This record gives sequence, structure tokens and C-alpha cells, in this order.
Amino acid sequence: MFVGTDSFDCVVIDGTVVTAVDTGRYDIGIKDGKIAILAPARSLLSAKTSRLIDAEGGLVMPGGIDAHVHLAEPELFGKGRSADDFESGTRSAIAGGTTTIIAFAPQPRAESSLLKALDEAQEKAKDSTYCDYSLHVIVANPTRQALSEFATLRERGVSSVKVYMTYEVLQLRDSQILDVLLQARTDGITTMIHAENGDVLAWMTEQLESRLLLAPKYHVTSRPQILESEATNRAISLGQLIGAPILIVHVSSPAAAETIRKAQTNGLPVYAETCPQYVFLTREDLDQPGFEGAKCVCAPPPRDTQDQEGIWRGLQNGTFTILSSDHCAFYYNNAEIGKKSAITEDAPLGRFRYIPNGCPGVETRMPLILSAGRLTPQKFVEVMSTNPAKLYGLYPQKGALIPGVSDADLVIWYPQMAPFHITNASLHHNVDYTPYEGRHVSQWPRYTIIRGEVVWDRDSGGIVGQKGYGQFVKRTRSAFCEDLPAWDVEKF
Ligand code: DUC
Ligand code: ZN
Repeated sequence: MFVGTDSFDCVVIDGTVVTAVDTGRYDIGIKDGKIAILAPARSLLSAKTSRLIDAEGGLVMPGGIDAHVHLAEPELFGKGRSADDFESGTRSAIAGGTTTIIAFAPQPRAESSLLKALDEAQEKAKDSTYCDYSLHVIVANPTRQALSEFATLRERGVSSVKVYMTYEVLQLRDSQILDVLLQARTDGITTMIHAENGDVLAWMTEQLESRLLLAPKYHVTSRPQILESEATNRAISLGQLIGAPILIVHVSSPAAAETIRKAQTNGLPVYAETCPQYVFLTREDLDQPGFEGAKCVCAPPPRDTQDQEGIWRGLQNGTFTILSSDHCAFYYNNAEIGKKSAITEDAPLGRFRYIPNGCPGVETRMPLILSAGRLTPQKFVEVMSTNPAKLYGLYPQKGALIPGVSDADLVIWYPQMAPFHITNASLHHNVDYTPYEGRHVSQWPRYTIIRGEVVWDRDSGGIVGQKGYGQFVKRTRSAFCEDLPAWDVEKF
């Protein structure tokens, strides 16, 4: 309860506070970086505070958590190298309402340890970020040593790893995925799985190349939905064999979503993520004059308009646990490390197989989805913040507004703002395009607040946070998973 002598570092007055479970008009008092109190609207008006934010008419939510962000990664996909590092990527994040990101520490195929990859990513991120951050480790070589290091990952606050079922330099065999899942089960780690069948993809690519069908639009043709739904089904089966929790990343296909929903209905610990590109882009966006379509090349690819509806449905009905950006920015106009590295003299429209896969989107994720008006505000908070926090062991420090417990990470929207059109020039990433150029949005964060500090003030200074303010957040095991007994091969 508020006592008249209480003082705060910041008070947010009279906003409609939306969490994943409640909506109501409250004041929020912030002290020492934490939520100190939620009090009836306007009851903190006379409280002593260093800063007062009037949120009347606004929506106040826990800050966004983007659990799938590629930053400062080496050349894993052809010649493409990340255009964004931890500085520019997190600067972009806060301008779009995201207060915590989870990026990746990729283990190179030739490396037998995971800890070196984690050290390197932590070194890159240290003192460089505008928002709080954590890391998933990408396992490209599950050696005995790598598996033995899972326990150390947990000690260092990393409770998730990612594996790939595609990409030559990353793809694991099913037996290797089983090794990862078994170790993950033992150490309380959630396994993220990129579910596309790499062998079928390679075969399809050869079919298209032999017919000289090389342009960006054939990237979609090379990856039919069955390639995703088959791999999703297989990933679920492997997870079921081990009884380990899995998260299927960036689902684009309603058929894959159906498979996931069935598994969930059967009580399996299967979680799923989708991304804005699967509800806002279609394969038409890759079928543009010249090489332009390369801007929207990502994997899995955007699909058809009716498929977008299937993905919205999956968001609404809870099939998708989280919605992340899969921000993976490559310069467009760059022939060395960008999209145009796929152009050669004999293929002036490029060869789709060499186009670096990925689109920028960490900044536009929340505004685009909120503006679409397809999710209730509470559902929006659930998939954008609370569920990522629970799934990846950040809750309730993040993803909630629990007094005395949660960090004071907030995003404040003023829904009455004038709508505008997104331009790349208005964004804060380090790449020369956005796939959403010209798109109409009716929502953009007015304030982003991290641990009580305003870091984004749309109408007064824009980025007002500092590089280096962001902290590494140690994660615990997923809130969705309990301790599991030892796996027993004899039970089969
Ligand atoms: N897909 C992308 O589009 N980019 C990064 C990695 C991935 O799997
Ligand atoms: Zn990704």
C-alpha cells in the first residue's frame, strides 16, 4: 500500500496497465529499477518522485522480449555476415518497445566446445547493448565435450540451445539431435529446433538450378511447406522419444502449426514460435523486378495470403507460445557480405541458393503486430513478453509487473497517435532496407523503460538510453518444465 511518505524514482500515472492476465487502470511506482507498487489510478499523483509520466489514455505493458535475434554472427549462411551488432541491434530494439533480447552464440562446426562460442558472444555484447540481453547457444557440433558443457551453460545462466535440421554448416543428423535432447533433458535446457528438411531442400535446389530457375522467387519454390511440416513432425517425434521440451522456431506453415497443435493436445512439451514475416509478407514479396525480392528472402519463406490466416489463428488459439522477430539483417546493396553477394556475372538476378537468409525486424515486431489489431492486448503481451520470459527462464524478473519482484521494464503506447508509414530512414538498425517500407502503422511506442530508466522517448529525443546500459540476464530453467527423472531406454 502507498504511504504518503514513500518516494519513487519514477511514477507512471493513470495508464491502462495490460499484463498477460489483467487489464486495469493503475499507477505504477518504480524504485531502484523494480516495480515498487501498482496503485489505483491517480492515487500516486502526489507521491514524491524524480520523474512523472502521464500515461492517461495510454497502454502500459511489460517491455517486449524478443527471444530470436541474430547479431554479430559470422558467415554461417553463404557469404552473408550480420549487418547489426549488439550495439545497433539493441538500439533498434528499444525504439520498437523491446527491453530484452535473446541473441545467439554460434558454435562453429570445427569447434568441439560450446563455451568458447559463449565467451566470444559475451565479449561482443559486453558494454555494448542498449537493452538487457541473454544468449542461446547454437550447437553445430555436439561432441562429447560440447554435451558435457550443458551443465556449465546452466551455471552461466543459459538455459536454451538451438539446433538446425538444415544448412550445410549447421545441420545435425537425427542421432545428433537425440544426443542434444537427452543432454538437454538431463540439464534442464530447452532445445530450439529449426525445422526444415535440409536434404529435401538440397534436392529441390538442384532441380531448380538444373532448369536455370535462379531468381529470388525460387527460394520459396525450393522450400515447399512439406519440407517444413515433415521436419516439424520429425522434431516432435525425436522430442517425444526423449521426453524433452522443444520449441519449434519461426513456423511459417499452417500445416506445421497443425502438427504442433496435435502434439500439444496430446500433452507433449512442444512449444512454437512464429514471426511477423509470416503474417505480413507473402511469396509475392520475393517476386519483384530485378533482384529486389532478395530483401524478403528468409527461411522458412513467407507463404500465401491464406497461410497468413492460419498463422494468425495459431496465435489466437495458443498454438504459438511466442512471437519473435528472427531479426537477421544483411545489407541489400553489398556484394561482399550482403544480399548482393549472390549476384554473379552469369546470374545477374542472383542465385537464390546463395542469398543470405534473413530480414531485419527487431524494431518493427511490436508496432506492426499491435497495429494489426488481430490480437487482444492481453494476448499481445502474452506472446511478446510474458511467454518468452516463462519459456526461457526470465520470469518473473522479466515479462511481468509484480511489485518487489519484476524489473521496471515497460513499453507505453498512446493509441491516439497519428498513423504513419514506416520508412527505413526512421528505423535504428544498421541495414539499408526494411521489408516493411511504406507500411502503415497506427501504433509506435511512446516510451520504452528499462529498469526504471527511460531509454526511448519518441517525442523528445528518440533514443535517450546509453550504449552499455544493458545487462546480461542470467536465466533459470523454463517455467514450463518441471524436473524430469533420468531417461530410461529400457522402457521402450
Ligand atoms: N532463417 C533466417 O531467415 N535467418 C536466420 C536463420 C534462419 O534460420
Ligand atoms: Zn533465426
